[in-house]
Amino acid sequence: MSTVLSDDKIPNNVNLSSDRRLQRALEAWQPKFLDWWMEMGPAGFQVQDVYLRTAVSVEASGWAHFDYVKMPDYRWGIFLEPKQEGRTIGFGDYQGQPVWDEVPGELRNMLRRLIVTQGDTEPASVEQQRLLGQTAPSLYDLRNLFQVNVEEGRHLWAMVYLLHTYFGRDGREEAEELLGRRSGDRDRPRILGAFNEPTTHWLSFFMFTMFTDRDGKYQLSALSESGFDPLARTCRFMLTEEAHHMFVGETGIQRVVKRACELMKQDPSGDVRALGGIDLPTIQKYLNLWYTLSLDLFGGEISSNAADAFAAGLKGRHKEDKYEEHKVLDQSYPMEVLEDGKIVAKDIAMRTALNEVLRAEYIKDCARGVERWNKTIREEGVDFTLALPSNRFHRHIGIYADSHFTPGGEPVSRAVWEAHRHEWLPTDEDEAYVKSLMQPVLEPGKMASWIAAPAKGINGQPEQFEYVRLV
Ligand code: BYC
Ligand code: FE
Ligand code: FE
Repeated sequence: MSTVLSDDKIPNNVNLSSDRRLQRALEAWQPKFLDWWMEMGPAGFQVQDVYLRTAVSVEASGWAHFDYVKMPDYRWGIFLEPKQEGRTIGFGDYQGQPVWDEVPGELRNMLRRLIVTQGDTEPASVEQQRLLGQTAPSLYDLRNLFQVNVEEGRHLWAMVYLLHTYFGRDGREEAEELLGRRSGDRDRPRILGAFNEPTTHWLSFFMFTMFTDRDGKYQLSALSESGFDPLARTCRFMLTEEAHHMFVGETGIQRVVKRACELMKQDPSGDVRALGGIDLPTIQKYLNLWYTLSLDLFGGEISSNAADAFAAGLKGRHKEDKYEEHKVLDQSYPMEVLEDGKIVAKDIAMRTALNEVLRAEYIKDCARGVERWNKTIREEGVDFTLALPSNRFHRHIGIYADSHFTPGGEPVSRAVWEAHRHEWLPTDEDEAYVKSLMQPVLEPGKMASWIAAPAKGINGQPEQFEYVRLV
């Protein structure tokens, strides 16, 4: 397996030209992808040069190449991590057997469903972010948005490659469907909840890349353990790109927080909004919203789907290697479930609790990020703490979905919830205010009023760097 990318119409390291049928099928899908990109991808900026990172090899040391590219010319391609000879299935009922290079017949439907669900999120996010370029707070941010967008497009390619290669005609049909559904569309929505939510401004974009892309990290990590080797290898490479998406979110919010603190100190009565910033309580509300929408993406706390996918060796745990035992037939997981309006502790059979196990890892990771934001607030000398709400708060999937909880996790009546909702989640007024701030700032080195400058440039570029050439 070569790690250098071929120079075909479709860049790849899977020796695509050796399989003419597959190559033709993907070359037939390529113009449909481009049509989708032009229709549903970033509005505007398609003829401008953007300073983008492109994969040129899958080797950790040198895959990222920076240069000006027009987005439609981005080299979307198919990159799998090199095959590890002798790899065996790491968990579940088939633990220890050689990994599969073809789809086992009895696992076909389950596997296709996982790949389609993963694939569907990628174009969905591009659709959600379609209009954000029009209101970018700086050229630096504009470029980061487009970097995320082209890479999510490439993640779609990664899943379409698997569908075309291993699932025959129904795989090709699913690949068409991936370009047919639309985020937020009433008749043909995207599959998972959060991917139909509007991302109408940059505060939501940064929360999305902080919290929703981080779900991507954990789901990809679980799939990168898969006994279906092509899925494992493709997910491992996708994870290298994911890191930048979460960087955009975490540092984006960190800069909004920093600016809020600066303005709080400037205004005589500490009124951040009076000076055109986004105040910390508003940031907390958007955090509550996107964090909880993202918690839902892990599925129900108790899930037979999760148990089946683990048993089948298709979806493992995050860093499966660090666990001592990989069949988990006799273990249980302590969970807080709701019985007669009260929270009670219960032991749940481990395999059915695996969505919750992955969500718990995710929550720890989110908490580390929020702690870094709080460090910024402390360094600014401001007395305020951002916090993750309880995993029971504002849920629409799983055992807490039909009840109401405060951000602290206390069960409350619907009436109490309705009375306090405006303190916990963004209101129409908050949304209108944040949107009113979204005026494009497109001069090199300049920043919008509501966000601090980044600590450093992309790929070591100076502050004044022209990340997007507008003329
Ligand atoms: N919204 O057994 P349950 C990313 C459905 S993000 C709507 O509790 P399961 C990215 C579920 O489908 C990562 N429906 O859950 C980020 C099932 O439906 P059926 C994406 C939901 O199946 C940013 C029913 O409820 N990757 O890459 O164990 C930008 C009962 O489900 C939701 C993946 O998701 C929801 N939130 O787990 C770009 C990995 N949750 O069977 C990209 C692949 C559950 O009754 N997917 N349902 O019709 C999976 O592993 C699983 O499908 C899930 C759900 C973890 C999503
Ligand atoms: Fe992705
Ligand atoms: Fe991502």
